[in-house]
Amino acid sequence: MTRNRNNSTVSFLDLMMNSLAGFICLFVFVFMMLIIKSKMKEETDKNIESAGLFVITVNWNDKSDDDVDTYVRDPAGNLVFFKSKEKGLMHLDRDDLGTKNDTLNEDGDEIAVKKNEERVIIRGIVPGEYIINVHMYAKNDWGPTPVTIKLVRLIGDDQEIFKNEVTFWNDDEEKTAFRFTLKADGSASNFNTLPRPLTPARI
Ligand SMILES: [Ca+2]
Ligand SMILES: [Ca+2]
Repeated sequence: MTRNRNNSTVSFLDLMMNSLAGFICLFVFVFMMLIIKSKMKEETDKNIESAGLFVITVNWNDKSDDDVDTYVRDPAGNLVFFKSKEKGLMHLDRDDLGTKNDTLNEDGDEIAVKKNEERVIIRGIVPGEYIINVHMYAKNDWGPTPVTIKLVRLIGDDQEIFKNEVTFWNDDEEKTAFRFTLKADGSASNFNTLPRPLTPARI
């Protein structure tokens, strides 16, 4: 009888120990999963943050069929535009052609993104003067085409630093939207619109 009771006690203790071990394993597993998930989120956030330090946006009427091109020259002389989409620490995300590349026909259905915008991302700082030009590659609409050019800081909350508007009337017009000086600490200053051609045909 005593022996049976001892056996029952030992079995009960084994069960408790096994349950405890199982619980600890489960706890450690969940804890590790939470750490891994947290690390992955941190990496994702870091990637988003490091995608760019500044963006230059160029917008014109979304219904317009005009093809405006963006040119950005960094202090090292690197020039980004539709034929050279990545140079130095800058890249142009796409060449917007007006309405031509805003639609896609998929199985007879039209998918449209009516947007006229070009964006140049500055991923790292080259200290010195940046020049931003816009060029009317193809003036297909009647009347003037106002174009808005902005410099936006992407670190933390997006912050518009500078904005200018230029107006085009004809094919092949080129205008300096603005220049600015970027310092190593990320500060931007000396904004001005002193003209300087950047299109290959003019330099
Ligand atoms: Ca374009
Ligand atoms: Ca477009």
